[in-house]
Amino acid sequence: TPRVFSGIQPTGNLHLGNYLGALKRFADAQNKGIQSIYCMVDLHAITVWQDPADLARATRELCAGFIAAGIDPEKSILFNQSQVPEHTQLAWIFNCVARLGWMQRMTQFKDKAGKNAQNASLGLLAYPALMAADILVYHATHVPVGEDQKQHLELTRDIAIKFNHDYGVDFFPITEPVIEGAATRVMSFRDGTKKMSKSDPSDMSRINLTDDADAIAKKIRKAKTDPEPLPDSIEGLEDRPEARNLVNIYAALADLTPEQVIAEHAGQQFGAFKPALADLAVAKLAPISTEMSRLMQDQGEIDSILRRGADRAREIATPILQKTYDITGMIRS
Ligand code: AQP
Repeated sequence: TPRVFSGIQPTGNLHLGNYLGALKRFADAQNKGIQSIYCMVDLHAITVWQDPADLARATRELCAGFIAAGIDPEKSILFNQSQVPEHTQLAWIFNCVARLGWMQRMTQFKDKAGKNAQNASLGLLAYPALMAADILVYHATHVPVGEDQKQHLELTRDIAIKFNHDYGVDFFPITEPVIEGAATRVMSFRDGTKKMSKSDPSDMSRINLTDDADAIAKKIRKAKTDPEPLPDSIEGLEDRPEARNLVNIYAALADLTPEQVIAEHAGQQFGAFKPALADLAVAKLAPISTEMSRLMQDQGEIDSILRRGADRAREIATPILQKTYDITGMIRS
């Protein structure tokens, strides 16, 4: 039976890319009746420095974001990573399966470590092995993510294959990345060649899920575009990254394909298309922001949702970790 797992880092500024690339699709998977496990990966967040109070707040805010985006904590399992120690226990074993060269090839490591990689945390290098453990400790079969996570998911498959091979077992599933929909890579509103990102210093580059209607509309109005009207076929967007981005966002928000959006808006100027997009974005996103602030008022409720989610997650993870210990020769007495 299919089982979905995915995670998001609680590092603040949850944005439209996270919503369209991840949260919205998580809700879709859940609503199709697939068993779904969603995690706030706080242990991944500290691979780069996080102020403790900010991390705790961002974790609760992310939990509110999940629920506001339609994840039902009764139907899905919703928790923060550090409350399920099986993730890090399995990650240690995977640290011993993965090869140093595999980790050093990860483009996200190279980007985040920057020029002075000697000064990056060891955790930043090991991060994809913990991510593999997040997924495989549940024997998850499908992982919905944005395009940027593709390489890490290939590494997850490599770790499962090598573990199964080294120990002569058929134990860990070979996970399928699910990278689909019109908005697997939402781009920055300031630069159509860069992905929309939490850490971009310009707040105008992204729509935050906490933005109100006015901020959403203003950011779309000011988004960088070219002077041409929308083309009459999708091929006409090829060398127009900013235009393509707005069409993709429209499509994903309206549950249409980019081709359908072009068919409806062919020949339109951005002066007309942007207000249509802003109306759509406000209609879809403003209720999420309102619901997030409502949920954030009851910290106790959020914490108990995370606690209960963690207990349910452990029911699945514990036997899988124990079997892994048996396979690797660790005595449990
Ligand atoms: N721009 C994006 N378009 C589509 N999907 C995206 N995701 C992130 N950015 C986009 C998807 O959101 C999920 C959670 O991502 P994460 O929290 O692990 O974060 P990230 O990739 O670190 O997010 P950012 O915004 O890119 O943070 P920084 O600025 O720190 O690098 C994942 O499924 C991801 O694919």
